[in-house]
Amino acid sequence: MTDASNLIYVLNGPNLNLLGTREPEIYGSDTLDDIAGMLEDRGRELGLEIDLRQTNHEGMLVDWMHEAQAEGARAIIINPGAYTHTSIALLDAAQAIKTPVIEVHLSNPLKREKFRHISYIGMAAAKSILGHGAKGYLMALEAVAAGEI
Ligand code: CA2
Repeated sequence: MTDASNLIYVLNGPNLNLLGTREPEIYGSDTLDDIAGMLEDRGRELGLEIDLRQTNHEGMLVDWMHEAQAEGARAIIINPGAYTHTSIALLDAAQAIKTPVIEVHLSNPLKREKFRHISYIGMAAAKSILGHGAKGYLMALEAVAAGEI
C-alpha cells in the first residue's frame, strides 16, 4: 500500500480552469498550472505530495473529498469557487470525513457582494484563507507542514 500520509489534495471548483485569463485585478494573473507548479516546488521541499485537480461539477468535488479520506490523505486544500456560497453538499462532505479541510479563496469574498459572504464549507473548515491570491494556497500548505492543521 502506498503511504498517503504526505499526500495533499488541492481541489478547485467551477471556472477556476480559466484563472489567469480575466479579472486579474480580482484573482491575480497566475493560472491554475502556475499554482500547481508553486505548490509542487514547495511541497517537494516540505516532503508533501500535491495532487491538484479542477472540476466544474459539484458532485465531483464531493467524490474527491471522499476519495481523499479513503486514500488516507493528510489534508484537503479546497477553493470551491461559487459552490462555496451555495453548497450544503460540500459542507456535509467536509463534516462527513476526518481529513482536515482548508478553504482557500484568491479574493476576499467578505469584501465583495453580499451573496459571497456566506461560506458553507467554511463552517466545517479547519482554517480559511481569504484574499491572498495564489499565495493563499501556499499559506495553506505551510499550515499543514507546520502541523497547525
Ligand atoms: O476568490 C475566490 O477564490 C473565489 O472562490 C472565486 C470564485 C468566486 O465565485 C468566489 O466567490 C470566490 C470565482 C472563480 C472564477 O474563476 C475565474 C477567475 C478568473 C478568471 C476566470 C475565472
